[in-house]
Amino acid sequence: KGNEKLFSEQELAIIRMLVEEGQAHLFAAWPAPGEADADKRRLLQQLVLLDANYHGGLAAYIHNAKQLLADSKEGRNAFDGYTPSVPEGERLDFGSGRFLQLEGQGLEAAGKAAFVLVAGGLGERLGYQGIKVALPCESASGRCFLQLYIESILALQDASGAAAEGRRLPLAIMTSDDTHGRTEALLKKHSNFGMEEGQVVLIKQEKVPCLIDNDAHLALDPSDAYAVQTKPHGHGDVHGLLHRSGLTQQWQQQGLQWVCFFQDTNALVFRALLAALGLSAANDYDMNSLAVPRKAKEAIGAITRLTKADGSGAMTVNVEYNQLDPLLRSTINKDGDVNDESGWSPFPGNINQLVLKLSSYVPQLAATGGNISEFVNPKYKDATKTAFKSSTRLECMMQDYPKALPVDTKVGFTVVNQVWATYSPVKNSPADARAKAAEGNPTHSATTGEMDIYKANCEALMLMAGADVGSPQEGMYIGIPVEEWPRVVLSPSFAPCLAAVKDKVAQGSLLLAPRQDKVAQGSLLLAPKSVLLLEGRDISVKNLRVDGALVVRAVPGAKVVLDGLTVSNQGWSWTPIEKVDSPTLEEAIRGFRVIRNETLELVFDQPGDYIVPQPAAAAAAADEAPAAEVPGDEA
Ligand code: UGB
Repeated sequence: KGNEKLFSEQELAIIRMLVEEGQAHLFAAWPAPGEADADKRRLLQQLVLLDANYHGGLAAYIHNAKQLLADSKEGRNAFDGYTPSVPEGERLDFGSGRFLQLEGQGLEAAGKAAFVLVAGGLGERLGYQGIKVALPCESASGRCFLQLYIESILALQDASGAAAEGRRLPLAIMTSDDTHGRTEALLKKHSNFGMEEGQVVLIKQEKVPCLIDNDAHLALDPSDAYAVQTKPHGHGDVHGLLHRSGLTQQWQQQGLQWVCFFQDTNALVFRALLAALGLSAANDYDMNSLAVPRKAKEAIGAITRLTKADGSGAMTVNVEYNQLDPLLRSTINKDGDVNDESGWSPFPGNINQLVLKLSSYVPQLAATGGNISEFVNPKYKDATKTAFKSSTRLECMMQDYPKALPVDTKVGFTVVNQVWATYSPVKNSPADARAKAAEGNPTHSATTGEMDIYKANCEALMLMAGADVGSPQEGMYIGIPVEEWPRVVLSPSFAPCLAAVKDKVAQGSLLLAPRQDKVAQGSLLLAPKSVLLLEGRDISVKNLRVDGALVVRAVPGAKVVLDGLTVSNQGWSWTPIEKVDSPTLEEAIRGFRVIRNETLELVFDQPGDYIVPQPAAAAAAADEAPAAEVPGDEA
């Protein structure tokens, strides 16, 4: 009362609406007009913004919250009435004939695909303050996740033939207030990592108000009586944002057919995504989840077909692991979530890597506004479920998109049986990772995220080119167990798909000798592994032996053939963090620093034809020292 003259009609309308919705507490402690007027206006402006950002406004948010909080209190299950079964899909072996066939189809489809990276989350669980996409995905090249993703898309643009037809493959990145500025700055600093202006677009998600009780009273910020406390609404916002930004319609008008979604820290996604895209194209899937094999009771969601007995509903959707067991027990299996005779859960594990078909996605977004079914996860003080330990909020998840789809929509999955080829995200802090390792679970740490890249590349070289990479060794960094393979980095331009490795590396032509462990006179552990970095589209390998470190960088058009090159040097060491001075945070969370003792680095910065070593030089070197390093003159 008495404040009316201070505010605009819009601000007064929001006060009236909120008071009607039982939110008078937001304004109850306001002092008389003339006091704290700027602060009052600040709160109202925030409320206007929150109202505009939620579909249906704050009134709808409060109604939805009341309903979901009541369901949660009553313990109502969203899947009541549904019978689960294993959905349609295909399981593939990495590098098998079928995998390569689908990959080929996927490469063609990739030429008409758009890509969406959800990167609104901060690395709180990881114990990292920066944005996760700026973290190096591995230390050998130092390439950050965002660079890897963009280079992968550009490599597909090239290899699919889209570039030749004048098509650029777009990338949309969903950011949040927590990540937006830093993502923008990272792209600017690196000139979009090679993407053209406008090819990469940021869409920012907004937070939603927190709730203090089952009546959905909005929470004031504990440290600011003139601000509503807010928290992220979840990655499900991506669908509404794509719709409202007009991007999806634009992509369709440009003749694109597919949209591929991926998470911020899974460096392996582009190793398996093409096979999923190929299966989507072959089976005409409206939605396809690239998934991993799942062990029963593993803390990973399960992709499940759910059908109502009366035929009134059916969907293929992710069921979180804590909901799966009770659902199975109450329906088809009294033992709940158990492995089948294969030793695995029959339900694929969700990793939120999705392929959607644009021609059905666009009308679906138009029909629903891109709104995704929400949930609430209050932490109650006690069993009466009447009070919360801390404020909560509504959330939504991108994988819940199929919940609103018509019954006849084709939703499938693509499992790659080898998890190491598909999924090794960087999500957990070293302490959490150690706890997970102790329970025998994947650690999803920065340490394994890096080591699994080397492993996947070594496996690719073995499978596609019969390379000899020695046997992996057991390793341990900051208490996190790892498999140590030679440190192989194949740039996206060198290996946009697995088949490219077959084309560029001759059968049996490559030997990567793991060096013997040796301890130098000081405290450092030296070079237990060989290092091979191939950075460039037109590099090929005919005959190569590496015992140490070799880096080859070649610009497009520099056709480099490594034919008869033998490298022997001290290489690099992944030195345990306990033995290095002043580690950076990036080094501390992975548990090592890379020390580059000795490297043969060959740089080809001009187009041309190069054979390394040059035949004459190789012959001369062979006369003098059998294991000499002999790069071509141009290098
Ligand atoms: N993200 C956003 O962009 N905005 C948000 O508001 C929240 C997240 P998390 P989560 O990989 O094993 C998911 O936090 O939510 C981005 C699936 O739901 O890393 O715990 C964020 O930046 C789960 O079913 O994962 O779990 C990141 O890129 C399972 O697949 C992405 O969303 C699980 O991932 C995921 O965010 C998993």
